[in-house]
Amino acid sequence: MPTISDTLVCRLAEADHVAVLTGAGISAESGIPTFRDPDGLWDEFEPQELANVEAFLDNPTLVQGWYQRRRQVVEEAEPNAGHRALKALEAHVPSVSVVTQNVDDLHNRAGSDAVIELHGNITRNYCVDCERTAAPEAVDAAIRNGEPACCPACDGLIRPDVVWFGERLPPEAVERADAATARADVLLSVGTSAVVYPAARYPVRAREHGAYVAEVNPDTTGVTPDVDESIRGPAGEVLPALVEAVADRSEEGAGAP
Ligand code: BV8
Repeated sequence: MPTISDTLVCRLAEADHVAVLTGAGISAESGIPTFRDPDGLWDEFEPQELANVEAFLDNPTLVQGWYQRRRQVVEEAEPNAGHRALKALEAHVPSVSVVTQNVDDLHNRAGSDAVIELHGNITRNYCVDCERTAAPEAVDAAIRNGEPACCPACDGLIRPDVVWFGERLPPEAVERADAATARADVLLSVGTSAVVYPAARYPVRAREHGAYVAEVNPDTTGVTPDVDESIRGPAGEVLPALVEAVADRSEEGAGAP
């Protein structure tokens, strides 16, 4: 088990607000491939080939098919001990905000109270023209026929409700994430390589506002030089241990005269 400092445990036990920035690594133990690990999502395709508007308009069937396959993986996956630990942390900290780059819906399914989806959610689809939400089944049927999935109401192309490269993040999510990370007493950066912006700026910004910042990742990341503590281990192992230590510390504190 990687070392967790007493400082981090104390800061969490005493915190009013905790922000957790999560990336694909927290879902790896749910069987969802990350983006940049050796067997990651990008191995099969190049980002510019699929995750941007031009690629989608150039080859909607390919892009819709890629997202459909990823949605199927997500629907078959379950939240893991890391997701569940972030929910359990809410019993010991008045406010826990999960600022996620992930589009896999697993934090919502784990029951976290405040999930901020910076990059959208792959389980939702909408029409690029009339913006009506589209049932996944409409996409599945068209893909089976080898055709682009189109809106039954206006025949516009259906796209996943995710943020592609070059697209603006949802302003409401950015506003909530800015507020949550600015007021955080502690920020945990979990399972992200911290190379995608503007999400990757949050650990540094939280620290500038006085937060204690720790990363949970088996490897070094783009923010390793900027954090107070790096815990080199998998989220599914580290986060439950961290929450257990916080619970013990909170009980000790409660029992203190
Ligand atoms: C924007 C949704 C402007 C879609 C995604 C140059 C410098 C800086 C920025 C840029 C630049 N050039 C271009 C940009 C901007 C660009 C960007 O950041 N590019 C990067 C690549 C350089 N950003 C954008 O385009 C953003 N938009 O800037 O818009 C704008 C403003 C106004 C008006 C118009 C436009 C939009 C970015 C969002 C892109 N969409 N996803 C989809 O999912 O298909 S990004 C995609 O990568 C995912 O969302 C993911 O979150 C993100 C980052 O990846 P990670 O989550 O970190 O995953 P990764 O695989 O990289 O790392 C996994 C980590 O987990 C690893 O460290 C690994 O060690 C660790 N791990 C593995 N197992 C475990 C583990 N950790 C813990 N436990 C384990 N078990």
